[in-house]
Amino acid sequence: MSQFRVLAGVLKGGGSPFLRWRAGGLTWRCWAHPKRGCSSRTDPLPAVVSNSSYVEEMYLAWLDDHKNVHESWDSFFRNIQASGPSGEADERRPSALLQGRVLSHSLDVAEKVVEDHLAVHTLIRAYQIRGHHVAQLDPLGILDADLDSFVPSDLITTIDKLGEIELRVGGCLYGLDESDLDRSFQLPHTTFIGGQETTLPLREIIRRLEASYCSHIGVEFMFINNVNQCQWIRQKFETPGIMQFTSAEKRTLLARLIRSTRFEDFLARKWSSEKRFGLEGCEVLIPALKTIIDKSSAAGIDSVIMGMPHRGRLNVLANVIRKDLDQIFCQFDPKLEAADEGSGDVKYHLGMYHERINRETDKNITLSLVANPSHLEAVDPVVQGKTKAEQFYRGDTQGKKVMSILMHGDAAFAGQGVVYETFHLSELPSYTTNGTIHVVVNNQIGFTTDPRVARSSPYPTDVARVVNAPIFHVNADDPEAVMYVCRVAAEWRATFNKDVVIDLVCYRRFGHNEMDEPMFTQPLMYKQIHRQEHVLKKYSEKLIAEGVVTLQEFEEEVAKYDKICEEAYTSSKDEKILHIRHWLDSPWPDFFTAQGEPKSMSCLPTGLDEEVLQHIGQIASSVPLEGFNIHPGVSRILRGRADLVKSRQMDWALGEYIAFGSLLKDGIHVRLSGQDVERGTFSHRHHVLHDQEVDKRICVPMNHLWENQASYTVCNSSLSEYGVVGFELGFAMANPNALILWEAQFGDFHNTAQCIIDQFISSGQAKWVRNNGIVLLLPHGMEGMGPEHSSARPERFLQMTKDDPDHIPVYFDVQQLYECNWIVVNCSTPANYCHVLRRQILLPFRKPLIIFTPKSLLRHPDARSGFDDLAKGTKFKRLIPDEGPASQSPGQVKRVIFCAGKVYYELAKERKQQNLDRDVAIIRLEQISPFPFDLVSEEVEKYGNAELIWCQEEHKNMGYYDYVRPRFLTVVANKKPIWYVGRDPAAAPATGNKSTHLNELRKFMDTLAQRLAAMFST
Ligand SMILES: Cc1ncc(C[n+]2csc(CCOP(=O)(O)OP(=O)(O)O)c2C)c(N)n1
Ligand SMILES: [Mg+2]
Repeated sequence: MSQFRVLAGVLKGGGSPFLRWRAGGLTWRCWAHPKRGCSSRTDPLPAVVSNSSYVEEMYLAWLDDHKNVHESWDSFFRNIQASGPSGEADERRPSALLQGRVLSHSLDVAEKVVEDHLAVHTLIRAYQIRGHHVAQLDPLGILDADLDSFVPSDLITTIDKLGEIELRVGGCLYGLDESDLDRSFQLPHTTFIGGQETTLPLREIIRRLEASYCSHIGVEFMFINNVNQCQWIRQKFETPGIMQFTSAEKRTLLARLIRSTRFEDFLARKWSSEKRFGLEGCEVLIPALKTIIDKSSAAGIDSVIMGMPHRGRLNVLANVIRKDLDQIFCQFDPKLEAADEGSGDVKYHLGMYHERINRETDKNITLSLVANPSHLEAVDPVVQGKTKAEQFYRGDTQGKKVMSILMHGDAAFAGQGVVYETFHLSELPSYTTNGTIHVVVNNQIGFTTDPRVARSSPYPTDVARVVNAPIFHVNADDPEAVMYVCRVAAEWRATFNKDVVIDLVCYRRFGHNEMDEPMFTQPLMYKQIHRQEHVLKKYSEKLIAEGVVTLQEFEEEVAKYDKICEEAYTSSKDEKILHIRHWLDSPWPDFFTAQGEPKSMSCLPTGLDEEVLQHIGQIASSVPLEGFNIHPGVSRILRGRADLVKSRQMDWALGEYIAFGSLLKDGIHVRLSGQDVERGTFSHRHHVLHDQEVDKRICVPMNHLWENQASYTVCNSSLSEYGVVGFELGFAMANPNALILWEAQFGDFHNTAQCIIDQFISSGQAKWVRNNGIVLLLPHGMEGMGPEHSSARPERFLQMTKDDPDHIPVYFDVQQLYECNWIVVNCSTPANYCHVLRRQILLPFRKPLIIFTPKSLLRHPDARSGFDDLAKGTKFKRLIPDEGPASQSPGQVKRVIFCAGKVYYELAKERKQQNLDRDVAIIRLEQISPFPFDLVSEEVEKYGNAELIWCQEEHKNMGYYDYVRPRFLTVVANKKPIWYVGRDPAAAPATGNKSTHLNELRKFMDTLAQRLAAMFST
């Protein structure tokens, strides 16, 4: 940035054109009140001027001899006399003369003093608000970090870009002029530039403001609407001499810079053609992170959870987390074989978990880096969820022990919407992690795209302003400035438990990766980069010049680290096998065996004792708090539940209640999150009761079930899917002994979280060998609600399951679940829903569970289960066979209809109406994936004479058909067809027209009826 500040130049003693121009005879336009014109520039009169007897004394003395008084009084009286009335001697007496004259004069003076002070205060505030716009942030000196070379008009700066001198505020600065530079001004309480001084000369005020706000740090914070927080920041950046480092601190900083720089150099030397997304140009990231961690450790943090993109990741693993170097280097060996199941991932996506001693504080610290996909910023909410969970399970409600750090690239931070979604979770009670430190590697480029066409906001960090997070922009070529902002950021987080952003304005020395030619697209920038001296060189020279280190010490430190790298390289060659397990970001040591295997291959029974069922049923239908006034509608719902319990029956809501309540009894934390989940979109759940008389008084009966139960968290989320699903996935990573559920408002809304579903949920274990038991509840069903509220898109989930359609496995039940990537179910009864939720936790491993949940079935009188269906010895039914008359004489059955979900009830009704109960069997597939080949085979065999039909309410190209068809054919060894009955293929999942919906439904049932009738004519 090529700018100079005129007055600052004056202050520093250099005569500026601005001054020369002024000295050239042009009058100051002084104070800018147009009507009043300029004030007199005479010396101010002392305050005693209003004391007329005193003035009279002075006047008489002056009359005696002009030399009797101070020259200012002399000139004052001369003026008065010259302008006073001529006439009677009395009229010319000082008291008479002074009465009107002095009063008005002193008012003018006072007003001027006030105005000048206000001007200075305004100037100080202008620097605090806008100083960052002119800070020297770009190490290359070619691009303004805010993408704008404009200089705010209320800063006393000017631009010489075009060689012109442009004065601000109409050519005059707040009415102050050069002669005011040495006048002292009272400093307001909103600045700390004075240190111990309460007044400073204007010259010094400006100098200090420039130093605080316009050098290598740009502090953006005045949008924060909390005075204490603003004061705190002002104090951190304005207090004179506050940015001090001891020699030891400088040496540590240099040593860290050496490691960071030489690590990249080493990789570049050994694997010149390998992608590593080097950190060159932002080597300072490593000491920056280490400073944040040191300071946070000193403040009591003992667990730091990090998320980061590709750039510099290996360096962070090596030099921040301290992953063994040979483990990193061996990843570059193409011959290395993977020892673990799964497909693995590239080296710059893997995670890490490491416990170590923090050398600066001598305290234990656990550092984990969460594995992530290539999809930039997708890991942000996941890190937040994992952090929240660790805080929750440790009772760290204030985030004093566990914290998160998120790193970002400038283009991704500005461009990806999930960043915003994640910020919006930061202050919500059930989602806050009590402050995240964000570090942006702002190399002013995104792959080949210039920021000037990549974002509309001045800075890439502007998104953080929505949560009042302060933003510290810093020139990354000034390592001490970087260290300082990191220190302040850590203190900020420890003090206010709020997010903060560090914007490391840097450059990218090479291409996007090591294979890339940046000159194709950024010729001028890269010409400058080629000329740019390395930060390590600049900083080492500075410290050598300061006498902090000697050249020899510096060279020894470099040689020492190079040797460490060489030795690790040698030993990395001994590694023959790659253990992805060693790169696990969230180990569950007690859950698995020492080898990371499940402790058994069986599942504990999911049935329950009658008294447990009764007790949960009773709490679910009551209000456990005294004097709590609930809404009459809710009262009715609870009475309905009580009636169900009396008759040992359950509806959907009660089945869910029993699942959660029974797990809580066994110490399993249950967390249900999503939009409006507390009540339930369909008003069936009511897990949070609201007192109708007292604001904010609530009752969560589920937390009043048992004396030593685990806690139940049910939380309405922000209106986000991507962010919240990511968050819950992260939450589920922390602890296997928790049931973490996310519910979509309607099932199709999950697609705005598709990235989390595709990149983490369906493939996470294959890539990163980590289990995750998250449950997605996706309301689904064709009920005439239009194209957007009908389908949870089962076809998508099924298409991503990895079970082989052409191969019947040897083992089922638990083993089959162990081998799948996720479980997809559509339960048709409340009891089966309850069983599958309980099974999720009683399994010896964790798999994501996708449940298509009903809407109309929530209240369907037939969609009920008896308590017997949950009794001891019962379990989840992967398939529900026909239990009616057809099953009594299976040989007579001509058609077997297989289906899933709510359509069962429509089919059963139709069968009854047509009086076909003996001829048609209806079989429900409850666990669709992994496919219950064994149970389907049994049914197909049982009804050996029957034709097989797959019936679904979804359109033919949607739903389950494409998934089940090849599997059915495998079951029958391709010897029989499986007929399709359902809607025709379509583009939209459902019609938006109610009558079309009803017509479609009728047509669909008629087709079925025809097919059923057809069997009698054949
Ligand atoms: C969601 C997503 N879209 C596109 C990409 C492809 N991509 C990889 S890196 C990159 C540029 C990232 O720029 P920036 O965030 O500034 O990070 P830098 O590489 O400059 O450190 C792009 C577009 C991606 N990885 N993720
Ligand atoms: Mg970038």
